[in-house]
Amino acid sequence: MLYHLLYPLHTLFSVLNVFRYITFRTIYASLTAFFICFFLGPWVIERLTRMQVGQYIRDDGPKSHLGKAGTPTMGGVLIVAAITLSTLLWGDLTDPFIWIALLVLLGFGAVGFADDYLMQIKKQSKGLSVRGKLLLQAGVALAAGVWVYLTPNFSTEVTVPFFKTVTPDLGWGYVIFAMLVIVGASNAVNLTDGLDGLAIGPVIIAATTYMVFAYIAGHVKIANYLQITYVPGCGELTVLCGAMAGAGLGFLWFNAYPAQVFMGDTGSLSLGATLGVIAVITKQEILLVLVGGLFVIEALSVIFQVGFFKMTSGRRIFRMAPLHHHFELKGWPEPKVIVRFWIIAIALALLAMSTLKLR
Ligand code: 57M
Repeated sequence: MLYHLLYPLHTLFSVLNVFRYITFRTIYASLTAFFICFFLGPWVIERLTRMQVGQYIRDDGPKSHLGKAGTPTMGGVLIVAAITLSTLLWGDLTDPFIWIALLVLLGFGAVGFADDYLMQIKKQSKGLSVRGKLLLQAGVALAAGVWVYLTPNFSTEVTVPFFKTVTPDLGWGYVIFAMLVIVGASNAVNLTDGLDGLAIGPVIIAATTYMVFAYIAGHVKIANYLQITYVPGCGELTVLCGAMAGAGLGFLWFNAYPAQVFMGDTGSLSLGATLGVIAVITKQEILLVLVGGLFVIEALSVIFQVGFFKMTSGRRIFRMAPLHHHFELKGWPEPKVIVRFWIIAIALALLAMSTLKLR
């Protein structure tokens, strides 16, 4: 909005020329989203506490979690609001990619909200059914996939990290592929969100990494120099990635151990899905496996654990899945698991960045 209101006045006040620059708007989008979360956080936490949106803790999990009973959840409402407001304020709203990403953020936020609402406010212990949740997620992701596909000149070739000549063209199948990336990312972040700050840390790291990729992919000269697919218009996603990182930092202030608030499905489903759609639009789809490698590891630990559990009628690979529970049950203090998982996420993000040169 500010871009549309203030940039045209640059002929009168040359200082307003600065609104032209994505880098400038990204920095202020990050700060805006950060301050929204930081200043509104206490008020939102107090409201959620008053509405008794307190987390129910399963008694079959690590015993250390029992003390977390009653911690307000659904803090994701604040994150989603901060990213949306900040992006609307600093983004170029004529760019279709901004709207596709916001559709995913708000659509998955609504699915997560419905689930949290049924569980926390209506006190239905299960929330949405697994099938219902998956269908709603697939519906929103499909809409986003079709929109991306119909965007003029959008390439349906998939970028394979480290192999610049391998670019399979999926044609209309790209829509299904995009849907799988978005839904998969959403659920992987959801599975990771089981310790204080464990999900939001790597979300900040992934958003920051994609901030770089979005900028490069949207800049014809740099994209050509680094030989990555140029996606006209995707540079504006840098602003949204910045807002996501800023909102994440603001939320982490309150979600850091010992957490005063959890993000709920409202936060985990929407943030994961948004990372998915950003990976699709920037044409770094498969790279998400590295950028969000920690989420992939957590999801794989569940797949292997459940598969092995079923095949062997009750035997386990890990003490408990997802993987963070395994280390907790081994006796690692919660903050140690969290920080070590963040370290892994940073290392994987750096590895992902190296694909800009290693190909
Ligand atoms: C949601 N939710 C957290 C919070 C957060 C298939 C199966 C592996 C699925 C998995 C599952 O349901 N995962 C998805 C995980 C929950 O957090 C809430 O949920 C929101 C995210 N959706 O925002 O509102 C608990 O996590 C803790 N927490 C924190 N700090 C945070 O900042 O401490 C969350 C955020 C909170 C709080 O304790 O209550 C969760 O873990 O439930 N299921 C599981 O993860 C279960 N695993 C399991 O059953 N494993 C089995 C295999 C065979 C499937 C096994 O290994 O034996 C465990 N979950 C729990 N207890 N809580 C089992 C034991």
